[in-house]
Amino acid sequence: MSDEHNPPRLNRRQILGTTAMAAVAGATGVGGALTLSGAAATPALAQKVGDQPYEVKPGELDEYYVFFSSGQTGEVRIVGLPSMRELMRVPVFNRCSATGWGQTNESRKILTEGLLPESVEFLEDKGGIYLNGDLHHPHPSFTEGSYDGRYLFANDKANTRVARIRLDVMKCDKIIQLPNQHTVHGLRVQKYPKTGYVFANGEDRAPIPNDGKILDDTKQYHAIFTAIDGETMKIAWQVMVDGNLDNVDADYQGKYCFATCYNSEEGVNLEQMMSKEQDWVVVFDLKRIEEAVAKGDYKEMNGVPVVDGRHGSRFTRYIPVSNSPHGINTAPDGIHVVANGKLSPTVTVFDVRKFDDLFADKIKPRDTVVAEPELGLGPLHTAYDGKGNAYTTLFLDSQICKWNIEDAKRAFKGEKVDPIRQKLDVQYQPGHNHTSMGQTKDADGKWLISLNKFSKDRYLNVGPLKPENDQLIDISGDQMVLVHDNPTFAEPHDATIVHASKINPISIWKRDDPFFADAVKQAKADGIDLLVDSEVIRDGNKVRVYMTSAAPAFGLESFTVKEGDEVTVYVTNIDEIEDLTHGFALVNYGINMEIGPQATSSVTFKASKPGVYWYYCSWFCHAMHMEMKGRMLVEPKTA
Ligand code: K7E
Ligand code: CUA
Repeated sequence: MSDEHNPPRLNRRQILGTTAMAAVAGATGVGGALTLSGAAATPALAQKVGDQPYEVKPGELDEYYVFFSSGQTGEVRIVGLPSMRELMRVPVFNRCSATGWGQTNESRKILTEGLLPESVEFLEDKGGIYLNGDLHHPHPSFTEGSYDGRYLFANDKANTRVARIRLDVMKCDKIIQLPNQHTVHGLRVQKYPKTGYVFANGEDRAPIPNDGKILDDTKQYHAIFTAIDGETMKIAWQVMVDGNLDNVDADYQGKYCFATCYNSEEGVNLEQMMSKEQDWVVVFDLKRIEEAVAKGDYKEMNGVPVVDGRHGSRFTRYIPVSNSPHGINTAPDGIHVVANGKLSPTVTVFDVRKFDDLFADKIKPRDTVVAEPELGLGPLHTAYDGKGNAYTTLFLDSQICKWNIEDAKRAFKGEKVDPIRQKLDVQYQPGHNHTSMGQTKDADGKWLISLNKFSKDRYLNVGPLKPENDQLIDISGDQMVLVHDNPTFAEPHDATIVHASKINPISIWKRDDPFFADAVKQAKADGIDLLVDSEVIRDGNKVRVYMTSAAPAFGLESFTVKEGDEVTVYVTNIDEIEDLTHGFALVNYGINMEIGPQATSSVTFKASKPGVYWYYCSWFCHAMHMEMKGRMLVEPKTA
């Protein structure tokens, strides 16, 4: 166990001191430019320090949405920036007690319809759905290099799934599980002409088919890269590659995507995985892959076209970089791509324009590298300000390093120039960092957030499990200035900062929304008008209970079923008022769900316990919200 995980009892001053010492050690050979925290910085030249307002007063709105991953919590969180206030949680791979995600028929359809057949079988006696997910990378859809406000895509590392969230209603509408692949780690989307593809990195190598017959013959293990069609959420194609894939990004031309890769050794334990000096970045030629798939030049595996992109393939190129690179980030200039060294103190900068020549075999893989600055210890991810500067997280140094891309290129050519502009202490150990609109061609250079894995002493102690710490940094001036600390629960790996003008959610559901189309269809078959009727329909031992909800009353004061019936309750919120959500909770039956304005929600359960059970509205909706309730009578089986 390292000191960072188990810190000695130092005071805050001492801790800052040790971090700075480590930074000095890490920065040797870089030629200084080290400053302590933004506040303590004493720049050599008069420099403009960012002083943007970051307080959002009561009643004011934030300028940006931030879509935050929640890691092992399995949801997406929507945060306002610059206030860093959490605005909403969108359940995706988790279950949600408030909204009924994982319990309503609408959500269960989404959680189950895209599962692989073997998972359906596996989950049969476990309630039919996975109860956990590990959501790492949320990325919105693009049109022509910037966000278009349609969708957000995210991966589940734990159960090899990819989800889509509709940004008009902020609900997940599709989840698929990827065949042939074992875990999804990196996920990014096609930026041009549009999304288009969702790229999903298979991380672990596993036998194909994974039928339990192979353990030791790791030659039969493979890693798979997947391209999903973001419109249909069907798999377009897969590529078999060498090594473990980590993170991925795409260009702004729609020609290539590229993934960092570790464990080129193809080992199965730490020692084997670390034995070589170098790993690589693998570049995928989208056109060549599409042509092969169109011509039938592939192997079908579990219903999916798979092309062979291992060493020597025409579909891929492998560019050597230092051992175990992590993040890969395309700059808003559409030209530069940075692979972050992680175990090496360097980042490697590629020029995407050289990839044409690389695939034409006119140049060698390393000829695409235009800079490789040494930044400090543990570079993980890089963000951009759109003004030629890059911001790289240094995990081990607990710093953000601001550096200039052009200067790094000049230094690479041998000029005596230091690309590093500033190092800012962050608390502590950053993973991803993000700039406002910085993952699009519209990077605006205003804000940076650092997603730190450890908060240690930054907050009141809440016991052995501490929150993570997300920090807001003003990058509008020449110097980065840390302005805000924000605690978060497990675990925001990644986030995307989107200008509010790009996102236009609705406030009241449309009655023809596909989200509850099945309920509307069933009601129609039963002769029910969901906006008007409250009625019980018996269909053998299946009972469908339809009721409206309008503050402060349900359409049914009570309904009766028989013990053993399979009961489906459909609740339709007929209020047409913004922010008027009802809930339906059935006492001691473990049931609760959200019903938004003009939405229908449904839940199916077995009436296995006789008696009177109250149902109540669980969403505070009216002065008489407490009175918004009714009774279900379950009659006992007659012997
Ligand atoms: Cu760096 Cu999963 Cu994006 Cu975490 S990954 S840090
Ligand atoms: Cu309806 Cu509370």
